[in-house]
Amino acid sequence: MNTHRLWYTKPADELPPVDLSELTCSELAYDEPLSAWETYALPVGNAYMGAMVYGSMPHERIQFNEKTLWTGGPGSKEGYRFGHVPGGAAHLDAIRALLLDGKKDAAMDLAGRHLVGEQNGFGSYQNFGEIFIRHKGMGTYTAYERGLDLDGAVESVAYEAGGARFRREVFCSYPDHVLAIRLTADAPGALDVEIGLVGAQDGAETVAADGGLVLSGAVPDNGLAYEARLAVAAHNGMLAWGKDTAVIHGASELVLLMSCGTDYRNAYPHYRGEHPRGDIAARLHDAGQMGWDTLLRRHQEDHRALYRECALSLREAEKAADMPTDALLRAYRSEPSAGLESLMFHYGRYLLIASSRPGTLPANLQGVWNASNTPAWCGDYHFDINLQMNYWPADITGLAECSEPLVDYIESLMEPGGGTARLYFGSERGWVVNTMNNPFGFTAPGWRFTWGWAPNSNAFIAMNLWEKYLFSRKEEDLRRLYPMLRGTALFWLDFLTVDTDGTLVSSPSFSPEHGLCEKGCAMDQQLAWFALTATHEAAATLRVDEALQAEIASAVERLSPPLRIGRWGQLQEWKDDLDDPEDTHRHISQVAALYPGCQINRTTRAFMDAARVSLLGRGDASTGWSRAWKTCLWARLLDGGHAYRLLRGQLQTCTYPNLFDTHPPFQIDGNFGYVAGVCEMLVHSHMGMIELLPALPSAWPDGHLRGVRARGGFRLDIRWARGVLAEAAIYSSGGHDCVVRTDVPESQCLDIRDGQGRSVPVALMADGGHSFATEKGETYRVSLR
Ligand code: FUC
Repeated sequence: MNTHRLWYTKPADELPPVDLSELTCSELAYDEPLSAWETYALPVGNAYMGAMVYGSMPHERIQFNEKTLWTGGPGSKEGYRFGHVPGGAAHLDAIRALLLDGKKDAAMDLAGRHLVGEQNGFGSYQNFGEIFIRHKGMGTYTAYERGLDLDGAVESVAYEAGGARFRREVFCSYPDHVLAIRLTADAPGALDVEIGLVGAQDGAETVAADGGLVLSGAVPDNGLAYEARLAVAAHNGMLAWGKDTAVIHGASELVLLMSCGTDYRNAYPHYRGEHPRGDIAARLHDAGQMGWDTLLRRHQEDHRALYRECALSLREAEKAADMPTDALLRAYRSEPSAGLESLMFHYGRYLLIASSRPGTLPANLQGVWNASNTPAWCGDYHFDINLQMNYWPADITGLAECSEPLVDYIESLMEPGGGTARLYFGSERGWVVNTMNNPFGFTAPGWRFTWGWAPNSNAFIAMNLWEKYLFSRKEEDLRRLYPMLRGTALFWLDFLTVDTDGTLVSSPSFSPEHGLCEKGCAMDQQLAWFALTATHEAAATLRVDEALQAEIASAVERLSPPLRIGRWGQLQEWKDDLDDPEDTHRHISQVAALYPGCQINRTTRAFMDAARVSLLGRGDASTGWSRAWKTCLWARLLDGGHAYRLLRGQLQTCTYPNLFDTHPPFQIDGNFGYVAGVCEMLVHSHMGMIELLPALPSAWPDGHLRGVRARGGFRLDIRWARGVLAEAAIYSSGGHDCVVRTDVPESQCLDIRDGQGRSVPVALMADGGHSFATEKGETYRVSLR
């Protein structure tokens, strides 16, 4: 049985609508009815394009996207100034002076009027269109099943009708950049279908031309040119063209290839490149020449090279394979099962591979999938937690390649972000982003101060970049990332200001989406600390920028402490002790230093305790991403039981039957955060040491995590039984020294052997760490003695 598969016995649009009240995740009012697209259709993608397959009967519907199809940006009807309303920085000093005077309301009022961007031309991510496959004369059907094989990255629909067995297969190839669809029937000539291609933009036109269907147009808002082409190849049937359809009669196999694109190019300030027509035609030509089998083989080789890098097996997970996924999820509400828990892990990795590959924009709020022209939060790049979370699972689960688009994107934001730093923050040297960003260099604060002012976003995302280096530990990676880190540190050096106590604070500062208008909220201070210390370490490693290192060192000394313990034992969210113990807001920014940061760790017990108090205060119930974050946080607190409770709750209350995570609506960050949460429960490496099974929940007594990465260039296989380590293999890709520990009774130590089975010399450390030298390319086996 395939434990890497989602499957259903009905088409997406014939399953009972998901009732929002069954999902208790929302703390925000949401009353849109949930569509079959969102809850039951299944995704394929190659990161450029994404498609949602309904498996509808008798007619198939495949909705598709292309990641660059956006409204807004240069040329948009509303006008576009990258969100900048000139003159913001002119008010900065006055607002800061009010805050120094304790006049918070007046500061907030002024900030609300001036420290905002404008929405004009922000735009939103668009729906591209749908492919229709209309079957003629199909009567009743039986033996229906549709599924998504995560390992093969192929979606299939199978059924019987009129004595013949039919099959539809769909995949989206990254190497050949096409969406490929095959229809087959085991009775000769049983396929009688009409194919249509319909655009979702006003003014989109489809014509039958050049042996295919061509959908083209320009986005009415900004003139962005787009095109989709669909090629049809029928075996032993008759193919005829209508005005905008292809009609196939009497075929037994039909292959459809579709590719699409726009003239968007991520290049400031115009963001336009070539018309996509030539590239699309060439791709379709090449893919058509290759034929189905070759295309499929190339697609699967490409996908599996990433997908098979990492896998989780939990005891009794196979049981899940017998149950359709919607039933599995339903059953899980009353009886949690390891099968769904591991399937969700694999699905998260599948989704990242399908929505983020080199050469594409990063995965947005819905990855690459979106059926609306007015999606929630514009389907954008949100920097106050969401984009960061999208990439938490990348490097740690062997998908470093998938976070390349993030690096490219951040690099592309440095120039517009330099403008924002100057205009709003008085920083001449750095770059900044705020809460909402689009693919057109919108780096300004949002159009409301209370959610839009988020300068720590640059440091928050720089954390992803720095982590990328920590995992690979390759100097060439650090060289590439360094300018982004450096620009972030320079921003903070410029923006930090002196408080009444002589320390350096961010001002004004607003704890993400939560408030208050203050000086030095915890998250700003923590992330400023991170940006400064990481840049310092990077500069020292690369032996560059000595003067900057000195400037940073002195600023770090004067920084107002990022971690403070308040009156009820909590980790303070603000510099003043203002936290309300009843506050259950989904953002819990004050513990960013626990995860994804690591300023709070085993060696700072008092802050660990305070973080625990804050987490307990906020409670578990929340939206999908918030739960996923809390899973990671509880795992960092070494409390596997609580981390597991969060993860279980996410599956029970924030997950649709197609396993999309929901806010609601569908938001992919929770899918990715889930994967990161599982990893944090099973391995830590943020303190210069690999900790095996640091937060193993009792619900997972036996298991195996293969291919997980640890910082320092290590790849691990970890097996455990009855709640303790059975064996781990540590592959060293860089030959760096390794320190490993796991919780074992005091009398026991670890047995560490090299590839030839020889014991390696180990230095035992006070904290239980076993330190040993590694050789590049060698694998070491770790077990209990
Ligand atoms: C942040 C969150 C919201 C939502 C949005 C996309 O603003 O506070 O809950 O996830 O991003």
